[in-house]
Amino acid sequence: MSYLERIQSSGISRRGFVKASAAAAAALSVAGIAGCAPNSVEETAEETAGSEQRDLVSGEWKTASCWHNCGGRCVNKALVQDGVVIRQKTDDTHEDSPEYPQQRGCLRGRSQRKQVFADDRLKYPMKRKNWSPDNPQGDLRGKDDWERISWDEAFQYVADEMNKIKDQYGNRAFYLDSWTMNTEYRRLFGLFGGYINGWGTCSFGNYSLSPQNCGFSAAGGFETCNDRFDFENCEKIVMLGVNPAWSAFGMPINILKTAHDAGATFVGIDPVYNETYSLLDADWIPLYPGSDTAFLLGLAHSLIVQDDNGSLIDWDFLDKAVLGFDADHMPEGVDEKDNFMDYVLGTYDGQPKDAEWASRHCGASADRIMALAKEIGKDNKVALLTSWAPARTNNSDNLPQLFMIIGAMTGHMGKSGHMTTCVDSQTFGNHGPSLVKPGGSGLEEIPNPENDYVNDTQAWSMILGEPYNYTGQSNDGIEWKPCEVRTADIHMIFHGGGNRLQSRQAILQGVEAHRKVDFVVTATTFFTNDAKYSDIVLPVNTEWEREGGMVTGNREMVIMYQKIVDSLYESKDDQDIVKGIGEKLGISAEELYPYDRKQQLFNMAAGTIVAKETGVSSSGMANPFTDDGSQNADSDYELLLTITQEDIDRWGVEGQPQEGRIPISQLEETGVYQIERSKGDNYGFIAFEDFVKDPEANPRPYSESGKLEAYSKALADKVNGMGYENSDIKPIPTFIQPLNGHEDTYSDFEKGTKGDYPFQVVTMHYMGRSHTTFGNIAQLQEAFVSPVMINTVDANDLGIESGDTVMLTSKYGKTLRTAVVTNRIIPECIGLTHGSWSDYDEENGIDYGGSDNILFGNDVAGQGTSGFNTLIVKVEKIDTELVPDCDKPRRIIEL
Ligand SMILES: Nc1nc2c(c(=O)[nH]1)N[C@H]1C(S)=C(S)[C@@H](COP(=O)(O)OP(=O)(O)OC[C@H]3O[C@@H](n4cnc5c(=O)[nH]c(N)nc54)[C@H](O)[C@@H]3O)O[C@H]1N2
Ligand SMILES: Nc1nc2c(c(=O)[nH]1)N[C@H]1C(S)=C(S)[C@@H](COP(=O)(O)OP(=O)(O)OC[C@H]3O[C@@H](n4cnc5c(=O)[nH]c(N)nc54)[C@H](O)[C@@H]3O)O[C@H]1N2
Ligand code: SF4
Ligand SMILES: [Mo]
Repeated sequence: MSYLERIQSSGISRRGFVKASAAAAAALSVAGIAGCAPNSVEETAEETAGSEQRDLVSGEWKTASCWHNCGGRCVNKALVQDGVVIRQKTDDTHEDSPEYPQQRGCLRGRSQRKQVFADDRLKYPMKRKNWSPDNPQGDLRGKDDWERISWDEAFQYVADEMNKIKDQYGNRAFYLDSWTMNTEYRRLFGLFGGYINGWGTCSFGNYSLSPQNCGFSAAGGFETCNDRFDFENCEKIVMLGVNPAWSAFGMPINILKTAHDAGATFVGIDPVYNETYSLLDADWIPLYPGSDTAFLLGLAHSLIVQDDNGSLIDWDFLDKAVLGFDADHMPEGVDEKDNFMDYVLGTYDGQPKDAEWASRHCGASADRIMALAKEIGKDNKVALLTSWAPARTNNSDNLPQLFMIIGAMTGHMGKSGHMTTCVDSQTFGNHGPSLVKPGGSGLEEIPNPENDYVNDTQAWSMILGEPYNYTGQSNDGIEWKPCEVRTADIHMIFHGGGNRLQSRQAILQGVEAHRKVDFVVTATTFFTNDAKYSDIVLPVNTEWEREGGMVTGNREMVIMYQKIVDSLYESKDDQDIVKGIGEKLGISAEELYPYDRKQQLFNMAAGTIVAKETGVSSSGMANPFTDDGSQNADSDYELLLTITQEDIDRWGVEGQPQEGRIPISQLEETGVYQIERSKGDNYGFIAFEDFVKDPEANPRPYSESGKLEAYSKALADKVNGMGYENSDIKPIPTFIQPLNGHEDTYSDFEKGTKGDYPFQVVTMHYMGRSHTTFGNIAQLQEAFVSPVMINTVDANDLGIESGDTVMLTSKYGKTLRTAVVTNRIIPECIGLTHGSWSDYDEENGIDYGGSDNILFGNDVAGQGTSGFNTLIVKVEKIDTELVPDCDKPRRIIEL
């Protein structure tokens, strides 16, 4: 009998089940628990129907999308009975093993039906009551009532305003926030003549520009990690701010666990002793947020002074492969004194960046820094891992370069058991060419004729009339240009595919910006902060209600998911919304979408390629198709799917039959195609391998010199050329006191006198949410209460106990949360979970939702960095009892 059948027959209600599973999860989440009210249509029905009546077995299992920007891509299945989703499960298409693991979903994916069927879904198009085209009354945004309108009215309002604004002010009066989750609206505004779009260093932090210029990798740090099987060859794995146990579900944590079980030891360097370190029994080196540059400079110094004739440092590799490490390896025409080693030793500035010096800035003990240098010496098999989090800090523009230099000094590159890598959530611990990848949808991109982009830190101030720095950068990586200071006169904001008034810094300034313009539209699924401050809200359906699609995450698999249910209420697919507005503007559906969703999916399926069993070499990565559409025999890839004329007829699409490895019906049935891997197969990958063997013959594709650049003039020129304040970086990594970093918590750092904002904050990506998504699902709110973490010593000083309400106050805002007192965070630092929905009281200026970005202003440094982990606050205990998030009323708009 299955677990659920047992629950059913034992008469345990679903509520009891939630509590039991929440208790188990809370142990993991450093969180307390509180009871909650039900929040989904299904849940209420289940309870009133009585569990003993229900059949939880029959029906059809369909592969269901899990589509968020969540750090994973997993197999998710829904049992559909008479059009109703009864249960969910995850990958059970094959036996699980470390070599050939199932693509298992996380708690959020398994709660997906609680989101799709949530009773706070946006149901109908809505208009703000006091908005009218002639009298917008923008100051009422966020406070006004709503009225239901028809789709036709909604499309007409939006089109009329677009026409009016374009006629009066031109296309640069449109600010379009359309990004990660959906870029459809760019097609509409592109064909309408253009728009200003936001861009940011958001996820990557300073991994946006920095790694390319110094020869480390493409943006983001991809391609720097060995294949997952190689972790078992490591003796020591050092992690600088890495937490896949929360941020990278599916395979990643198993990769590290397998290495652990094979005998590797672990070190975590982080303000928080996170779940990953705990699982792996890691040794913790605590340090202040945003102080990694100081820490690594101290580590470089410790390597140099403890090196005994090459006992720790791979001088031979530095000699061959690194530009600017010492005076003998400087580029032509620059002052030799400006080399990295002399800076570290303090030869010319009189300040050795020794472990003692580093310790003062980063808080880690000097002895531990010295000891770590010995542990990572070149003769040990070491993987140096970092994430983007330490680089989501102000003034860490040289951090990726410095991390690379440490790896080069210790020779942990290009060899089995040695790695120097930035790991992101989806490809975590498993780099190398994709072994299976979907084809394109066939839709060509529609360019933005205005080609104008504003950095995230300046978007709201630009709308408020302040100048911004145009640098050619966009989220699609448009070419970098030296800064040109521009202004804009924005009259309309359109949000589609994000929740930027929640997820971007400076929420309160954002609210002001929203109140200033003539017209705000949001297309989304819930009453998010973006929707709340709009005039027209367009209800978008979820992927479960669409035609299906294909996604990939790690390099070994693709998923094909299906439609699960029809669109709920009046919600619509974004593509239909775009077409609806387009029609009113005189832009034809064919121009916007030459293919419908079904054809787009078919094109992706037909174009899916898979690595041949002989493996993928760098020369064989070419497209498997030649120009005339036939297969390219030199390619290391072949088509995945066999498609017959009957399949094409069954799908009702245009296409040609093709020969591939498996029938398309098989992928439709199982929902996933995964390469069955084994140790020693042909798909292994060692990053930097060719370069390390022969740097001369295999120059790095990214740097000017083809070497790894400890001295990168290109990097300094680019960052400084973007023209933001606080941007004076050098071609070598140097210590720059970070804006809003540890030193700024003092009024006098040298004397040790604390200032008005004596605490730092890390805003951590949280297990219970994907950013702000799932932030309204009571089941998850109950299991993951989004606490603030505070160190025991600080809590004692401030009279705070676990369960007390604390107020965090920054220069810009105030927010309330419930405290968890713990020794798993360093003193003088607060852990705040990223993405809680703001619940702002305009009367007293307090946010009751624990929102992170209400605490930020638009301080900007370096390459326009979103410095989410450089934030300083004051902390107090407050005598207000907070209603647990899961017990608050849902944001359901009565119409
Ligand atoms: N303080 C702080 N702030 C941060 C971070 C941090 O670490 N600290 N992290 C940053 C990072 S790395 C990121 S990536 C961003 C994420 O920032 P966002 O992308 O703004 O955050 P999400 O919560 O993922 O928002 C996605 C929104 O799109 C909606 N949506 C989903 N699918 C669709 C669709 O098909 N169509 C439409 N129209 N809407 C859809 C969802 O309902 C949701 O409201 O946040 C950043 N903000
Ligand atoms: N559950 C969940 N998973 C997610 C997401 C989510 O919202 N929820 N979002 C996804 C997305 S879009 C992204 S970009 C990734 C982000 O994932 P990451 O870039 O890895 O970011 P975090 O998980 O916030 O932080 C990782 C670790 O870095 C530590 N850290 C923070 N600041 C510093 C610092 O200055 N120095 C050092 N040494 N350590 C520091 C944190 O304490 C934490 O232990 O996560 C993805 N995965
Ligand atoms: S990690 Fe993402 S894709 Fe995987 S189950 Fe969780 S929410 Fe879904
Ligand atoms: Mo991200």
